[in-house]
Amino acid sequence: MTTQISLIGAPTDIGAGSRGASMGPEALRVANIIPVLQSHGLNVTDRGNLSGPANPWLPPVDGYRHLDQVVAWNQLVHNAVYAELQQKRLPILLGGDHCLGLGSISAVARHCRDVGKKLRVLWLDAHADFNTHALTPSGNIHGMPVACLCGYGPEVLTSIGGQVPAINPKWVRQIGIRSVDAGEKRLVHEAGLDVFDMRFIDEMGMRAAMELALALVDANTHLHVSFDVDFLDPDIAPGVGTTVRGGPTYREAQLCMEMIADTGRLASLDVMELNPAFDVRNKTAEVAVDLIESLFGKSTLMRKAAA
Ligand code: B3U
Ligand code: MN
Ligand code: MN
Repeated sequence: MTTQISLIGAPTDIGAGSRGASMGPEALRVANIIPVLQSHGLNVTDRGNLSGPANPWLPPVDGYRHLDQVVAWNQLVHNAVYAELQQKRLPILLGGDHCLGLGSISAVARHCRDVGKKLRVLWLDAHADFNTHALTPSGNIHGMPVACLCGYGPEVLTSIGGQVPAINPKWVRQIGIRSVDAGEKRLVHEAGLDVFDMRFIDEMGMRAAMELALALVDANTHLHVSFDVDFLDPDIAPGVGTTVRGGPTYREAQLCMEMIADTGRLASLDVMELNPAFDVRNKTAEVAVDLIESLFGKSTLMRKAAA
């Protein structure tokens, strides 16, 4: 894993159903994301924030809310993430709502085509984010990025990375899912997404879920993590726009991050949907930074030290 990290702030809530995710990047900086990463020997450059269109807060049109602005923000994110990857750096996108996963992952997929790497996307989320304009109950595009990446969506969104579809659904593993709309569920099955929902995690445990989600990751794999903070149980992470009860506990989430770190293949990351307007004294940002620390290899290794 490269030790050269670039932070890219994307302060917008353009795809969300409530305002406030636009404050996410600064909340993560206030929660010390930079010194925490540096304390693990990583070289961190903060590229600052992207600047895109304001949120006009309008109702949906033809099943899409703010489509033009969502396209503009995703193009900015795509270009910024792609530029970092070209420089062999590891981009961390600080969201911002999850519609921007489209810009980020389309850039990662394009980079993988350039360098001949296999892509594995871990989508950590309470939601499948696999809606289309016809299926969406809200018109909020943060409920659609995975579908758009897989080619289900308007051409202005599906083609951002230069190839449609940007990714094959077989490359995706969704973890922590517990809120999927009825039509969305049918499309998830039709597309053949690999979903480790909360029922699976309850029955089999986070360890089994992650072993399967990370199976066949090898030296030629680019591992991308798209971390929607609402993946976490609202008890530990109230600072998101759409909380859903029954998510991973702190310990389960730590194990998830540690098992990803153990692969040594993490090559890009999104940290999305953090909404300080719903948070309590920035504690959700602090939990997110704690978990990101584990994702980058913080491990107590008590057993090894004692041996
Ligand atoms: N599936 C619902 C709710 C939702 C999706 N992602 C979030 N909320 N954060 C929708 O509106 O598409
Ligand atoms: Mn999401
Ligand atoms: Mn979500």
